[in-house]
Amino acid sequence: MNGIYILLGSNIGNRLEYLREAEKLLTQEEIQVIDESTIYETEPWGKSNQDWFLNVVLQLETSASPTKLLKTLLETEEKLGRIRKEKWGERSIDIDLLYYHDEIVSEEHLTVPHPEIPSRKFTLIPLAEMCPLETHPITGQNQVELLAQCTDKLDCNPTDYIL
Ligand code: PH2
Ligand code: MG
Ligand code: MG
Repeated sequence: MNGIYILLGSNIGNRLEYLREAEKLLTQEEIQVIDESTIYETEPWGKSNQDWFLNVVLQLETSASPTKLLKTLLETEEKLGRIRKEKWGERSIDIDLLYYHDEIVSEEHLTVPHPEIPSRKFTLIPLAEMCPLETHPITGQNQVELLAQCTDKLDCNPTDYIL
């Protein structure tokens, strides 16, 4: 994997505005957004009785380490007044670190690559769009291969929204 990729997700309130604000706040830190996927409207994964999400993947450039970057991502969630009720439940903004180049991190509060990448179409579809041939540093599969193997059947529909 050549690049740093994060996933933004929102399913409460003005979802698009949360994504836009998150991107704006991130670029005020030592972070540049160098590419972004289509924004997808996605069926809730893990817990079905909640509203659909908007999800988008961003490619970043930053001099921050994975740990420092994670701290900034969590602070950005807090600045946006993240509401989180339960695991896999609804949230105003969620920012997940997906890949940090080929780095593999396994710490109590940070696992990179994000462990759920292979099981979630709402993550793999945007990744396959942005970096189809980049490979997962652990499995060695590229994003298109991961998507082809993914058994997630939930809907993930492209929108015309732009950040
Ligand atoms: N995030 C979750 C749980 N379920 N479902 C969709 N469609 N999109 C998400 O971003 C999402 C989810 C936990 O972070
Ligand atoms: Mg998440
Ligand atoms: Mg998260």
